[in-house]
Amino acid sequence: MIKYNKKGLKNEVLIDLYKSMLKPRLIEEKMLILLRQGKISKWFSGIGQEAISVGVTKAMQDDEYILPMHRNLGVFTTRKIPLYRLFSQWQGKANGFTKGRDRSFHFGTQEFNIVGMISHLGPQLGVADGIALASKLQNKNQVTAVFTGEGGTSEGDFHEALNVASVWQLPVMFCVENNGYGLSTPTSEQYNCKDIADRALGYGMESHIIDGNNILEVYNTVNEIAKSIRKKPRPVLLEFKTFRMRGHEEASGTKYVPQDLMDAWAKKDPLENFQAYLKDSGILNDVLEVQIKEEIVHEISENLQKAFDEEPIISNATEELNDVYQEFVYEDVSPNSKTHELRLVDAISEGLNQSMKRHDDLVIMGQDVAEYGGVFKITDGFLKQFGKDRVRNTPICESAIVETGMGLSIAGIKSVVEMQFGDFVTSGFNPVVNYLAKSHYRWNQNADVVLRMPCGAGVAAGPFHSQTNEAWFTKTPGLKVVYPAFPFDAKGLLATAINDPNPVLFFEHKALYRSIRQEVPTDYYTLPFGKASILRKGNDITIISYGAAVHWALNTLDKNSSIQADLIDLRSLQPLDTEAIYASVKKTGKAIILQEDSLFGGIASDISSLIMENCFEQLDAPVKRVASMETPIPFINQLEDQYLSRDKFEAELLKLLAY
Ligand SMILES: Cc1ncc(C[n+]2csc(CCOP(=O)(O)OP(=O)(O)O)c2C)c(N)n1
Repeated sequence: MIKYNKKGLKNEVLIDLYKSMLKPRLIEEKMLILLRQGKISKWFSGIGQEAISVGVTKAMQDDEYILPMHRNLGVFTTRKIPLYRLFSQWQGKANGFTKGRDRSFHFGTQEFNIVGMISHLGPQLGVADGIALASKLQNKNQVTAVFTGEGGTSEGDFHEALNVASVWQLPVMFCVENNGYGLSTPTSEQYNCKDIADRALGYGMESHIIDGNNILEVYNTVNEIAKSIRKKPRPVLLEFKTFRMRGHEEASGTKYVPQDLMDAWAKKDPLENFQAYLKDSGILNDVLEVQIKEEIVHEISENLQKAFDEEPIISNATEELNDVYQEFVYEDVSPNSKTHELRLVDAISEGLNQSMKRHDDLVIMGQDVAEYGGVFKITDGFLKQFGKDRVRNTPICESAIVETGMGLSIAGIKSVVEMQFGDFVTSGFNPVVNYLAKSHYRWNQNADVVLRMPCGAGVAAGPFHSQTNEAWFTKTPGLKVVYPAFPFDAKGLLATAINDPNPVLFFEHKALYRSIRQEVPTDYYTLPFGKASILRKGNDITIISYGAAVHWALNTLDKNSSIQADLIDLRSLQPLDTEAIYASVKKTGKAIILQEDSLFGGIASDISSLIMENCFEQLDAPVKRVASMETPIPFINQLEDQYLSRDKFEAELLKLLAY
């Protein structure tokens, strides 16, 4: 039996807490019936865990963000989302939150300050860091609450998010609902310590263990903690002990759960116990109970009818495509006439610096970017100029930092994340391709994050410091990919990348950083995405390239002055300037694409297909792709030289010309 201590709470508050727990319970009971009738697709039950969702949400202010999971219906109902909208969401209808694009609780809503999960569980922990960082930077004195199950705590995201939150003293309540099982995996096979709360010590963080089935303990404790965090921002780890009373999802059952465990926890049902307590204390009687239930049941059936009556979504390909990216109206800022000679590395630094002045809340995050100025010195001196709030050294935790960027964006703050080397984006791959890329399409939330990606070979740095991995991202709808080859382009395109509210991967070739110089306008200017630059003009052949390979093509043309070629530097790969490509190929009748990446699945393959599909009748020869070897990138020069497409290009060009 649960023991309650009302600690001076008024009876109205107790009744309100009771109603708030009863509502998700009754909704769920209805959903289980609908599920059996085949009227909804899948259901993750939170029955038995309502006290946590309700208690935490009640302890928060309405303008504070909550990031719930799949068993937190009580968060959504306590925030008073009209029920028909939830029902429509689960039926994939337009009154839901994702236009039928994502299911169940996989959505967020700025209107209710809720940011729902993505299936991968862990990433939202870092997103909470970003929202909390924004609160701190904007002196809002707000607390952010993020949920995870105990299973989710095994993911790297959990470790990274807690570590960052602690290092940066971010006002986050990390709420772990320890409900005994992660799918069929018991806690004994999930982690090897007594309490998850103990982990806080390792992060230098305060923690509390709370009886997650006791609504008053949840509400009172979280209320106190939230108040104290608002006064003194810091992260706190809360472990709620509870139990999952139904299957992971309804279809999977609970056969693997010992019956005595089930029976013991059934006695601790948060709703039944609280109801009995309220009755024993004379706060609730049978008449009031029936009245409350009837009201909720009525609300449910009315809203359910509304959702059932709503027409199904009619698919519209244009709308689908239009919603992948947030609309961006490019603002052209022309370059001034005064120039100075800059290396690529300086142009990027200057562009970034001017954007920091133009957007006075833009935040830079990355390893060693502050005092040290970044390993390539792009942010050298920024710390002094813009301060530690905006130029942030991060722990080594690519996932959490990408997620933090997402959280900042949710709170309206732009960020630039420096990958120390583009290769290391793999450690933050999940949030890039699943969170940043898909948010706008899923629930209309843009990810205003630029990822700077120092990349490329030719510097004898081996397999993990030389990759050019743009193709991983050009194939992911929702991301933009920019890849300049010259200082002038890099500066203007970086400014645009930062202005663009969508996630942009900005590739910077390391071998060009200090080897390529150009006269660059001194002031801030922008350049549009999706506009290639035609570096050479000729009628014999079209050469298409980007990044360092552009310079290899230029060198080849310098060496062979008789070749009359159009040389197209793509500058941005997503969006791609297909118009420039087609116009040139239709004129020359021959196309060769040179890329630094290895061949298979690289962007050259898609460009080749596009040319075949759109210019076939004007082609005088098969389209040729020239790319690096199908091996990892080796270290020593003679192997790297052999690996790269650079030295193979001339022969292939001549062969195609002779075709
Ligand atoms: C990265 C990833 N791995 C595996 C899964 C499949 N999966 C979904 S929920 C779940 C169990 C989660 O357990 P826990 O975090 O304890 O939350 P609970 O479901 O118990 O509330 C698993 C294995 C997933 N969604 N994402």
